[in-house]
Amino acid sequence: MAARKPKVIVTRKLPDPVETRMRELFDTELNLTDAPLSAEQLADAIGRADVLVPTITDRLDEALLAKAGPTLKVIANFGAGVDHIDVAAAIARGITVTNTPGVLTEDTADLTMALMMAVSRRIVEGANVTQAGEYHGWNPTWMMGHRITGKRLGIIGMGRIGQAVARRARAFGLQIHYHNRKPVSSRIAEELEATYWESLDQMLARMDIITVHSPHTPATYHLLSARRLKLLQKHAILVNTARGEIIDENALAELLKAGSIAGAGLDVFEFEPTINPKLLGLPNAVLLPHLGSATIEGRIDMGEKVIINIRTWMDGHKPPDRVIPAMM
Ligand code: 8YV
Repeated sequence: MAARKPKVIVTRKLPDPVETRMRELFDTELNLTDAPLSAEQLADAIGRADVLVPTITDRLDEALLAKAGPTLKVIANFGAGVDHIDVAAAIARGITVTNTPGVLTEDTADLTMALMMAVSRRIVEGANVTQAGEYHGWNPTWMMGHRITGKRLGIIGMGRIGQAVARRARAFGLQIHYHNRKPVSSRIAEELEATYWESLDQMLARMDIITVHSPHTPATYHLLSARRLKLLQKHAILVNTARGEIIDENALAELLKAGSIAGAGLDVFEFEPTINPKLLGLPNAVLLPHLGSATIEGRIDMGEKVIINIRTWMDGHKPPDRVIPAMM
């Protein structure tokens, strides 16, 4: 007789091929309406499941995890970032947490470049003017942005995504600088001709474009504080496709409004999905609704990773993408 299939509860609608395969492999409960689960519904799910498949929209803090039933063994997050999960509390309860690193690197790096270009070349402003029927003829001094080639890019967080951005940026003629807990290997530093700054303050004050690629942890919360943001040059632009909490959003909005920095491209927000009203309507801010990994291919690959993590656990092995707090 076949072994009992584990009860897997998925909190949001995932791409069809992922859901179909999950139904084949596991006793899977899907969220067909895609409405985010309330705290009560989440508590009910972790009370009944062997495996929970949450997303960034589910807050799994210590109080909620206290409601986990005895069968809950794995939280297989659909996404790379796990700042919505109290990983230490889960591990203390004997629950393994996994994520989906690697498969969203290229898509997030692409979107980062898109934001860099959009802000520097005023792409959204230009598109809006044209859509509104307000383009009345070419003008030699109208809608001027800034050149990308030859500028200095400061990357905060030189992990997979930071490096993928650096590779693309090199092709655009940008000079790569970075701040990270430790320098990258000399092979990568040479390949990217990258300059390491142990002092974030020193790097911020010298760059034309800054892009954020670190995870959100207690150590990176408001890493770009009001004080640090003031170090940026007046012509600098700031891009964030990592996590909103890394930037003091109020301080950023004030600098943008005052023209103390040139622009910002933000895909993530401090109080997501609420957008700071001070950011709304600013012509020098390009705001996107957390699209970093939003490609069909990427989301299917993320689902594949979730399945592999659950499958290896079912087979009695350690899932490949276990999140270990020391790594965060
Ligand atoms: C995901 C992300 O779409 O993976 C991440 O960390 O920020 C997003 O791109 C989201 O987390 C899905 O849960």
